[in-house]
Amino acid sequence: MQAKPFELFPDAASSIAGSVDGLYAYMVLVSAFFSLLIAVLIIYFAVKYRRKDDHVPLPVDEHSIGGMILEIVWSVIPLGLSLVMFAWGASIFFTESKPPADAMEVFVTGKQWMWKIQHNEGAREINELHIPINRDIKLTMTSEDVIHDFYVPAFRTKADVLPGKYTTEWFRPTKVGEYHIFCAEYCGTKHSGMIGTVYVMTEPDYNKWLAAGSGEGSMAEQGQALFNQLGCGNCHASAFNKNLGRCPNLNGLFGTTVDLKDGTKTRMDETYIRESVLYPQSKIVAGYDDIMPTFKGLVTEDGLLKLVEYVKSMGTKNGAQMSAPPLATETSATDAKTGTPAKAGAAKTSAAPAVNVNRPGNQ
Ligand code: HEC
Ligand SMILES: [Cu+2]
Repeated sequence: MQAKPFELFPDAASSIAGSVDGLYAYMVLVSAFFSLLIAVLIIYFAVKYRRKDDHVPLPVDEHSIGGMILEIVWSVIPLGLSLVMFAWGASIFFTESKPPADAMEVFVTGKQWMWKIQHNEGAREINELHIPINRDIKLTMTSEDVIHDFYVPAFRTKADVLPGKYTTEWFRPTKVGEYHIFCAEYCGTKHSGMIGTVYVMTEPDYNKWLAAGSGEGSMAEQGQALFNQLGCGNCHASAFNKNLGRCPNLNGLFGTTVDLKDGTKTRMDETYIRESVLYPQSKIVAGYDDIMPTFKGLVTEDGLLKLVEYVKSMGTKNGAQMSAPPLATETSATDAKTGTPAKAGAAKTSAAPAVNVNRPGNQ
């Protein structure tokens, strides 16, 4: 990126940038106004009420009504002004922390000292993020080592990137251009070099870029390959009848609430899937035994994200059969209805291993 002339503010290039700047301006104005007012009054009063000759001032009347009104006024007005900051800030915070449901998904892995980025469709990049303009973009982020923080000043968003957990960040870019990515959490000697560039492109340009990407298949397809390669499919088959098996059917589970053996419940989300693969003993599903082995050390963070995407692609609360145990035929029907490539991919595998895995469970 070429050097720009000095600017006080970075570009405002996302849908949220305007409101963040507005709140910031309000806070600066309120602070500046009161700092000035108080400084001027201090000087003015110091001069006006300075000690003159041997004149002793009258004692202050502590019960004067005028004084009381003055105190209430100068407490209530600043209280109101700061509550506006609170309410305004909270509303922006809630908007920023809840990605829209239909956002485009991108996966980010932080690592000392780079950003690895993977698109749902399969394209991968390092320290670069290509995205289309005017689309909601949701980042699902994790770290391979220490805490990082994904910060794009022009979008006015940042979020910590934590090892062992998924965090999210979203934005809607509104201006074509190139913008800085910074790591905003000190993460070691080369922290300051953990930078990158976001390329906001027009939709046609983005599609061209995407088409030129890797031919490795979508995240879900790669996750499916990994699922089979790691032998997950020997126990969990997508079209497996839940009532007969020793392993839970993962189909249509994403987004639901899972009952655990210890009587508690947990939400089936990205973090829970990750935890199930790395620490299967920590949360045992009600009605099942603790037989799932750990895959810690066998699968990378990138691989975990792919597995998560594959499990997600097996259908969601709204998209798949839930109450009845899905049979092979029902599953394919559900997948055909939604018709996305990822789900079609899930349906492809469901038929074959189901037959194999069903047998030991039945006998
Ligand atoms: C030896 C059989 C076996 C293998 C192999 C296996 N699992 Fe499991 N899995 C289980 C069992 C049994 C449970 C339920 C008990 C528990 O929670 O540990 C389970 C639970 C899960 C859950 C939680 C499901 C729910 O209903 O809440 C997920 C997600 C999961 N496994 C994913 C995977 C993935 C991904 C792989 C491959 C990397 C895998 N499993 C490999 C047997 C297995
Ligand atoms: Cu970092």
